[in-house]
Formats: sequence, C-alpha cells, structure tokens
Amino acid sequence: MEKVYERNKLLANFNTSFCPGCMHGTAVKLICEVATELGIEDSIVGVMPIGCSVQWGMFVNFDTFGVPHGRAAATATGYKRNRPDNVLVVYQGDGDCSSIGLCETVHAANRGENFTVIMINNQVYGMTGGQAAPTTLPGQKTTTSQAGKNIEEMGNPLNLAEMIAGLPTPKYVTRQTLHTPKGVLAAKKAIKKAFEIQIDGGGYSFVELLSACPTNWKMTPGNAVKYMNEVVTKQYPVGDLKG
Ligand SMILES: Cc1ncc(C[n+]2csc(CCOP(=O)(O)OP(=O)(O)O)c2C)c(N)n1
Ligand code: SF4
Repeated sequence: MEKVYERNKLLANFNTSFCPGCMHGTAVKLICEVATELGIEDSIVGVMPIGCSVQWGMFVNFDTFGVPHGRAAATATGYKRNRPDNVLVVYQGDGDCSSIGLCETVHAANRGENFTVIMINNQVYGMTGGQAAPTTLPGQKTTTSQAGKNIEEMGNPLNLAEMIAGLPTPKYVTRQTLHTPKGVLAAKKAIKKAFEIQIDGGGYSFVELLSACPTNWKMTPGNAVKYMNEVVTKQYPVGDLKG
C-alpha cells in the first residue's frame, strides 16, 4: 500500500500533554515539518520559555534550552551570536513575549537579531490559570478580569506584530492563525519563509500565531474555534505585516 503520510521524525513518538483543543501542538508539528522540508534537522535549535509553551521542547527530537520567564529574546541573542550556524526558533506565549519579555522582544527585533520568534497568542496566561495578558480582548473574562476586561483600567489589547512591523529592522513580520485548515497551511508557509530568511542570514523574523486555550477560556474546543473566527480574528487580523 502506498504510504501517503507519516509522523514527522522530529516529533517525539508519544502524545503531547497539551489540553484538548489547544493549538500549541499544531504549531510544534508545523515547525518540525518545515525543518524537515528545509533539511535543517541537524541545525535547528529551540528556545523553551516559561508557560505551557515550555512543553514544546519535550515533544521534539532536536536540542532545546530553557530560559527564565520573559528572557527568551535576550538569551537567544547570546546563543545565536555564538552559534550563527544554528537555525534558532524562539517559541513563546503571548504573556512571555509581550508582557514580562516585551523589552527583550522589542530590542531584539530592533537590533535585527538573526533568529525567528514564534509567538503563540491565546490571549491569556495559560499555564498559571488564565490570568489576563496584554493581548486579552476588551470585555474578555479571565481570572483577573472576572467582570470582563475593562480597557480603561487594563489597556487596549497589544497588537505586538503591528508594533514590531513598525520598526525599521525586522525582515519579516506576520500574523497567522491555527484555527482553520487554511490558516494552518498559511501558518506553515509563514514559518518556512521566516526560517529561510534566517538561513540566508537575513535577520529578524516574527511569526504570531493565533491559538486557543479552551481550558482557561472555559469553552469546548469547538466553541473556541467559533470564538476565534467571530471575535479573536477581528482584533487580530491575519496576514503579512512586513516582508
Ligand atoms: C519571573 C516569573 N514571573 C512569573 C512566573 C509565573 N508564570 C509562569 S508561566 C506564566 C504565564 C505564561 O503565559 P504565556 O506566556 O501566555 O504562555 P502560555 O502558558 O499561555 O503558553 C507566568 C506568569 C514565572 N514563572 N517567573
Ligand atoms: S492551559 Fe491552555 S495553553 Fe495550556 S495546554 Fe491547556 S489549552 Fe493549551
């Protein structure tokens, strides 16, 4: 029988521990598939941040290293400058990347460091129980905005990809989504483009991926997809912003 699909060899041969309906697993699979297609299985290295995102390092068969909360871009800078031949993937949640790590994120982008940041935007702090993040939507109920996020008190949602695209140095900035098959294909294309830029020494690339956290949104996976379609993508439009 003709084999039409097989599990990517860079993916660990066991199930992930992400919750049902979580889209972190899809993102990890895409990174592995792109690495195989680009033939960088031996040179890809990942940064494991703090958050549910940290788990990605456990599910891939290539080297990853852990960093303190928010310090991913700073640590990645040191690593990549010393190991320029590695393709470095800085995988971060929106809390890690756009709150505690905002300073590091912006300065690494502004310096044009030659690595790729993949930010999973699920609009909450997933691992710690669903507190509001800078990305939380107006009116969104979280454990720290139980009546719904009041933007006068807590600020507007931070559209980080647009902010980074406004800097002169980044080569490629895009926002894609993981909640539809079409979105997943586009996300894969975006990851591939980002890695190609890095391999060519082209500089900084930022790929924001919209994702769901059904557990903390207190929704079924199906309703989370519907919510992404009807609400999340309105605040966070999908598409290339630069490059
Ligand atoms: C210095 C520091 N502050 C706070 C924490 C607690 N903490 C652990 S994970 C996390 C939030 C992670 O959320 P996010 O980056 O959005 O990732 P997700 O879990 O949604 O993937 C926080 C605040 C910590 N570990 N270290
Ligand atoms: S808590 Fe949310 S982000 Fe974390 S694994 Fe579960 S669904 Fe995913």
